Amino acid sequence: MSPTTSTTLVTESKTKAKKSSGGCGCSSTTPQQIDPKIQERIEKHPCYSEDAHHHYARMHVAVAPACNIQCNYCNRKYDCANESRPGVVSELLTPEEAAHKALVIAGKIPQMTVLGIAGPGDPLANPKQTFRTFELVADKAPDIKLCLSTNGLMLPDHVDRIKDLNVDHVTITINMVDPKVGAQIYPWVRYQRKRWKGEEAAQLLHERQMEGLQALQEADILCKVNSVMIPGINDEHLVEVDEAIRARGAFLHNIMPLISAPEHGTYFGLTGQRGPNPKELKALQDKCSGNMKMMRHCRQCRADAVGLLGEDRSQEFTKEKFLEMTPEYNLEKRQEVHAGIEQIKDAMKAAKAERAAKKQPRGEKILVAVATKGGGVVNQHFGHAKEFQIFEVDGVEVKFVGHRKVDHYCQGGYGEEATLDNIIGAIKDCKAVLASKIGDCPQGMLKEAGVEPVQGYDTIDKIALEYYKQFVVNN
Ligand code: CLF
Ligand code: SF4
Repeated sequence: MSPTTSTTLVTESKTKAKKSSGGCGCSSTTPQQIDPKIQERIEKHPCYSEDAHHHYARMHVAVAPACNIQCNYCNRKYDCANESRPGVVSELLTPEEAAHKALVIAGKIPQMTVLGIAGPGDPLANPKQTFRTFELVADKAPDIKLCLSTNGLMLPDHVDRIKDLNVDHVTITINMVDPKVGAQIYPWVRYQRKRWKGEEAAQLLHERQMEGLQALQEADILCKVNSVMIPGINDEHLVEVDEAIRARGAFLHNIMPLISAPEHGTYFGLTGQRGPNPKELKALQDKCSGNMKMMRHCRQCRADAVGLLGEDRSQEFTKEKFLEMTPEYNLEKRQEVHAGIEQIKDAMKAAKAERAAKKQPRGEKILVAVATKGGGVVNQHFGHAKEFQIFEVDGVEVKFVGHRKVDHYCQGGYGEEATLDNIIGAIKDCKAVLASKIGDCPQGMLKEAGVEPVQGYDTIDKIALEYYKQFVVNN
């Protein structure tokens, strides 16, 4: 039943995008042509291109402690929840420490192509630290893309500086375009030495966000919009937000679930405001997708995240550790690694095109869960997976549709039964799970739950399509 081990590289889905009409590199059932110049700008950015996120990594540096607004889903003891998983604390760095860290990681993880500043407060409430960090990194590591995430309040004042520094990717978190909705999310905003409250505060924030978005478009800077979905408050309203940002040239929309727990100490956490379930989130993303593609591969990472989007290597580079490391940034070596990755991507793309050219009929769509360490390959032990990537397969296409975070099953060499139950619960809508190795005990329990364990070491496309053939024969 299991595909055999092989090292042949096959295909990889590569979606396409179009600026202003809203195309992006994210999952799409009808790929659109993208301007090659824009494709070039996103093809190594793991957040702006779903395809890139299998191959390229990002890192964040936590240089921005202050914030100028209050969101009801944020507790300022933790990282900015606009782009981070709530409840996480990052170590604050000076711009010099941050630049040192970037150079260390650029040497150790050459597939790291993007340096982002996303907290722990708002980067543009800390412009000196943010821009100094970008200056230092751009000077020493010109091939690293610079990326910024902001609540947008101070954005209109800084677009020129952002452009001058060649920051080509800016995210604004926009949760509303109606101040009545905004007043339920933002209790206050601090602007020009005054604290604004209620609808007046939300109106001010909204105007500044729209002005900033427009200015980014005029400056030809790619803009992603993050929106936090808060059931009962802005869930239906986000359709309107989607239309407004699309009309102003946003490149990509990332609708993220509110994560709200009493232990995070946020207003929403303490008042019992729930987050959406995965079905509600997907329904809203589908409703908003229209001409504008949705980002569906966001991992709500931390303000000091390091690695591929699905992995967290921040603990390998704590302040104590990275300050002891000598930067080994080497542009030539990095370019060699990137050229190798591009070759693999091209081979995957060619195999996909060949398959599409055969015009085979598509069958019933099924979901499969995949344990992967990246590269578009099934290359991780089932017991080591901290997340499973989910792909939709129809016999012709293998399309990334999301991910499920889990506690990994192997704890110090022993499998935990409760953890296995949770993993099975997380992927039980999948027909199969693909992993490089799956132990006997989990194999038995997966089968009982109706999830076929499939072992192999090859590209995700190849193993998923081989499994699909067997699935069709057996059903
Ligand atoms: Fe960081 Fe954000 Fe830039 Fe990416 S993250 S500043 S655009 S480099 Fe990416 Fe992380 Fe999601 Fe953000 S997965 S939380 S979307
Ligand atoms: Fe918190 Fe970020 Fe909102 Fe500021 S913008 S209150 S740091 S979530």
